[in-house]
Amino acid sequence: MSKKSLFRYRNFSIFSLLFLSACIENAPMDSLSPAGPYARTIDDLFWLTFWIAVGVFFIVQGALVFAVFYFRDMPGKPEPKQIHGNNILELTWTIIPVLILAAIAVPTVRTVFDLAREPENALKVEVIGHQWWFEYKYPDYGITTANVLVIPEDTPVRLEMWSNDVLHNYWVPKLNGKRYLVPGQKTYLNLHADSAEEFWAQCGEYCGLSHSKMRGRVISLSKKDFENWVNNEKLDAQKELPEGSLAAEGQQVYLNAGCTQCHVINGVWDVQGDRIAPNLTHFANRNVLAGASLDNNKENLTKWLANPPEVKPGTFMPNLELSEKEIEALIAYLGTLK
Ligand code: HEC
Ligand SMILES: [Cu+2]
Repeated sequence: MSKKSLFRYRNFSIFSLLFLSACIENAPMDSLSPAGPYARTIDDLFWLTFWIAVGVFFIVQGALVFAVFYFRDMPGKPEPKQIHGNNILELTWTIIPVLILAAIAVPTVRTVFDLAREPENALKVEVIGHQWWFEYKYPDYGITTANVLVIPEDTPVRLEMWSNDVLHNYWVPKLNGKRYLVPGQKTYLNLHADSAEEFWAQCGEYCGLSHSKMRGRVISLSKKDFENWVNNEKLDAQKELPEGSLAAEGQQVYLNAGCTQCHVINGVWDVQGDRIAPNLTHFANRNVLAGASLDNNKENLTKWLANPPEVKPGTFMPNLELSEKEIEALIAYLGTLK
């Protein structure tokens, strides 16, 4: 190799290493770094299968390379023995893969059943898919929330899931595999996070225009923090706000601009039956909005309230033609929903 091409070669490897390490650095959806027992079960099975495949690869490629060199044509070399139609050989290389696959099937089937079993003493959460956000209900606590699934650390969680419209798919790569959300049918998925951490979720089934913006967060908290979170979520929103404040003005905008047709704020506008939009009672405590496609901050909220379909094409929240002043007041009001 010339000096110049060696240099290029080295540059290339440095860049590809940098590139690879960039991939590893910030990868909240890396299914190869499991953060709980369910994900670990899958990971173990993956690596077992992977190493068997690596073994097969080297044996097969080794045999191929050997054959290419050992039996290559050379002047005066007779044609090697032909084996086409050799039953014993063909049976051997059919039966060996069958045995390998049968051996892999044993831990695979066991893993499938392990993952499906309902854990004991699990926290129950209902996950409802909407175009394009996930809704969460905690039947034991009477809590309804959206986008951010809050769970206690080191505790099994049993998700009971369905869809409100089309097929969706719930996926938290660091905690378990994917599972469909089907209209009119319940499916189940277990989560279990080792420790307090924030995880990313994503809808794993193309479900329309803003599918890529149908994301989510799973936040696991210490048991004490989770208890506090539950107790706070159970509370209604504050109805009486300081008179003349911007937040009080925002509450009036909220009540009069049609928001109540779709959204619920417990204690402020009580309605019977389900609404088709995220429950906003504790909106300010969530770190993301609009299907976790945006961080929950003033700038993004301004964009969202000014023109939702521009931010999230196809969304069922219409552009309500709010004035800048109304938006500012609404943001002040939404900020009180803790
Ligand atoms: C026709 C129904 C409808 C109306 C009316 C409506 N919204 Fe929405 N809103 C939605 C839907 C649906 C979403 C979820 C969109 C998504 O993430 O895809 C949403 C999302 C939001 C969010 C983000 C919530 C979150 O946790 O992601 C906020 C904040 C919000 N709306 C505020 C308002 C306000 C304020 C009004 C009144 C000015 C209003 N909405 C009127 C349907 C509506
Ligand atoms: Cu979806």
